[in-house]
Amino acid sequence: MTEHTAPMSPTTPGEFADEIRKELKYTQGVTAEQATPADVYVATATAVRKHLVDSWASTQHDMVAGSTKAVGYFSAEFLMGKQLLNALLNAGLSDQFYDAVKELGFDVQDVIDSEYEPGLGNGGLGRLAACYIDSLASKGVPAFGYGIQYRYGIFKQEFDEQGAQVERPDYWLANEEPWGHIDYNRSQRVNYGGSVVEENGKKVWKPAWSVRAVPVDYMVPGYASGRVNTLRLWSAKSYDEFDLLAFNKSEYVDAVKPQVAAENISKILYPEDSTPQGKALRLEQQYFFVAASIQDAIRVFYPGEENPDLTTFPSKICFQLNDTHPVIGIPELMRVLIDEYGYDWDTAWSITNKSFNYTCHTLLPEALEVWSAKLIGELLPRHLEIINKINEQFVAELGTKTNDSAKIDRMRIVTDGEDPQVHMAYLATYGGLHVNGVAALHSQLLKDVTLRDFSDVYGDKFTNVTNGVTPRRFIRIANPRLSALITEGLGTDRWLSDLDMLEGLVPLAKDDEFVKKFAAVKQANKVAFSNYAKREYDFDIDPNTMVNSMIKRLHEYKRQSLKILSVISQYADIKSGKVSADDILPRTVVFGAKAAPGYKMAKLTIQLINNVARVVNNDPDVKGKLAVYYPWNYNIRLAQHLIPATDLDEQISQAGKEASGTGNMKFALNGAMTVGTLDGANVEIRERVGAENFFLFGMTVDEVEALYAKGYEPKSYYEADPRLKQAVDMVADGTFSEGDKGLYEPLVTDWLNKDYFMTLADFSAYMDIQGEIETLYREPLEWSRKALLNVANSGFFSSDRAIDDYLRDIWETGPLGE
Ligand code: F58
Repeated sequence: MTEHTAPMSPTTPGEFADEIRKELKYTQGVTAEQATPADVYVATATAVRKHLVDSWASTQHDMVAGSTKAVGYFSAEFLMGKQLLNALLNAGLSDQFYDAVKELGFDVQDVIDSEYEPGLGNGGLGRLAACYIDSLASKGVPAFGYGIQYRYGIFKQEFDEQGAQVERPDYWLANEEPWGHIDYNRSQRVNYGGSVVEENGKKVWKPAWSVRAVPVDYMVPGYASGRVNTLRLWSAKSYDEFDLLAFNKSEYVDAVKPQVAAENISKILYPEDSTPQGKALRLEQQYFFVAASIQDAIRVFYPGEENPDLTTFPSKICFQLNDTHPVIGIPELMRVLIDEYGYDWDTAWSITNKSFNYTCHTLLPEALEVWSAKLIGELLPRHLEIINKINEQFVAELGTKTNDSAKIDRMRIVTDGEDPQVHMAYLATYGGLHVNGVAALHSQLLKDVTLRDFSDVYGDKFTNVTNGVTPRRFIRIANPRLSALITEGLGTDRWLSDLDMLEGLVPLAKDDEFVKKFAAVKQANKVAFSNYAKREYDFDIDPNTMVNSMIKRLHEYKRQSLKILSVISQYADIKSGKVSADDILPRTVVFGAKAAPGYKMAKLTIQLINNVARVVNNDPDVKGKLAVYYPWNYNIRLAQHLIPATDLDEQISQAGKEASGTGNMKFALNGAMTVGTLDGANVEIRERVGAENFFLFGMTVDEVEALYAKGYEPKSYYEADPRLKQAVDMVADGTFSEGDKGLYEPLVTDWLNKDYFMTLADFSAYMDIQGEIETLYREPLEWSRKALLNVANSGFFSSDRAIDDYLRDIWETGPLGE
């Protein structure tokens, strides 16, 4: 493997092999002869960390000593993916690693596969946070990622005999984890409960219980920047010794109860992706990491100072709130400033206001978090007082800006009435300087619809930062063949830090020889994926068919049901002989998706997809023409294998529902064509790659709204399109449930009577565009030319560009020393 393009470390492969041997001996306690691939993985990780440690230390030093404002990225999720290859790439040790491992007598793939993937996120939001901290480090911007080290990440997905999703706990920490450094010496106390009393005219919070927040530090090495930032994930530990008396009486469970309660806080990643549940534990988690992080930032930037001048705080660090989950940080910083450092309300408000910015990731109103004031009061009584006071101040301020009392009422951070509710998105909008959506369309809809009242009054706060993805992980590491070809085409590998350079490939799309090389890369990736799928899942994927992928969380608005209905329709056409054998374009459809454990419709859709796969793949009539695969437990690793091998990517959400999407960017950058609606970042991808290089179908946001207003009747679409009728009828009649007509009844009933996301209304347009897709695919050179133009014109979707936007428009800071 010699495609390596990173700045090389002077370490030779032989020296690196010696370093690994040393770690095997002194850390693992084994010789190279006794070692397993897992030992070699841990030893390599330990060795590569040592290469990064000086840069880590100097980055911390320069940050604290210098005057460049840092960024604190507050996120309940960081979906990092495996670390080894990324760390090696950024340390300039990739080539040495391959040679050293061979020298030690191991298979490189076995060593890489030994790393267990941490799943500390649900989906796009968590992965975005990981891409952003990668780009911050690669740009040399001083930054912390702040979050939670959950003991259990997102559940492991399995499928049972019936094709239904089964969730298994993901105890990732039961494996060796060489990346995180637990720093017991820098723990923080986080308090909960109790009451607020007045002492000498001052409000004093008397908490009822505390948890010890212990930081686990992960290095975040930048690519070619010489900088290494920190991802600080907090782990909850108990202060309470267990009750020895009870323990000695064999009441083991009771004895450890307080300990268990405290440690539960960082036990499990919130798995809900449909509607947020008002769970106390979730609020405890949010407060836990935010409170610890704010104290930590003060400790870091005012080292050893008893009475720091915190009016300078906003020039030291600003906090980005990744969705509403960390918004409790706003009243927390107010509390710290007023109660602990003695600032008056107005000074505290001015500091706080300048310290926070908020990114919204949704358009579904039900996904904006709302907490009952009662719950906040029980858990964080002082914060509730502060939130109420912020609300009073806000309502008074609104009175000076508008006479519309109904509007003021709608905007209240804390609602009136019997059971007041706290709107976290509203608190974030008022409490910080900027609010951004994650794609142009999303930011527009936020202003026009979701946060309309706020944008009327605080228009200046609203801005857009279109999402981006890191080219290091999602091109260089995931797709080494394409990386080598890009480097060959551009004559340099600098595109890895300046992705706009991909535009230099545009002229090469006219060069048939280059286009053929590009097609050969895709073909090789398809063969590699087919081998991977055989090894990991025992699937027999034919790499000579079109690979058509849909990977993302399972959600009704994303419309996996539209895809599976179309597959059923194609299956029916092949079976009935309606399309002649010559007209069939062999296709392999691959799904990857987890459903929230409590989301019934999503889980039933999974079961349907699995059973369509079972029926289709076992039907000799369609063999070689259509196949459906659903690799379980979709994660970053699977994405890194599948995306480079995909010909056609599905981005088919109902227009106006997907905030941005980031998978769409990864596919375009890896030379897949997209079939998609005008939703989220699809709009911008299409603008950039060119309408002629994107398969657009379906209703627009305005058409969707008009149809809701007119009254949507899904049944009329079912009656009007025989292809749709046939597909729905096959789901209803037991074709995919061994004759059981009841199994999919909730799905069928929903489609025909409600279909909130208008799957049926878009079905015909979706089927019609398949003809266009297949016609182009039959012209391999033209297909590849267009796919190459997708790569060439997608440089904008680098997370480095997104970070530039944040630096310029929101954080007003930059690389260290500038
Ligand atoms: C996603 N949100 C958006 N939320 O759906 C997607 O369009 C966007 O590209 C991405 O954020 C990044 O901006 C998302 O992933 C969650 O996973 C929540 C986590 C907490 C529970 C509720 C879902």
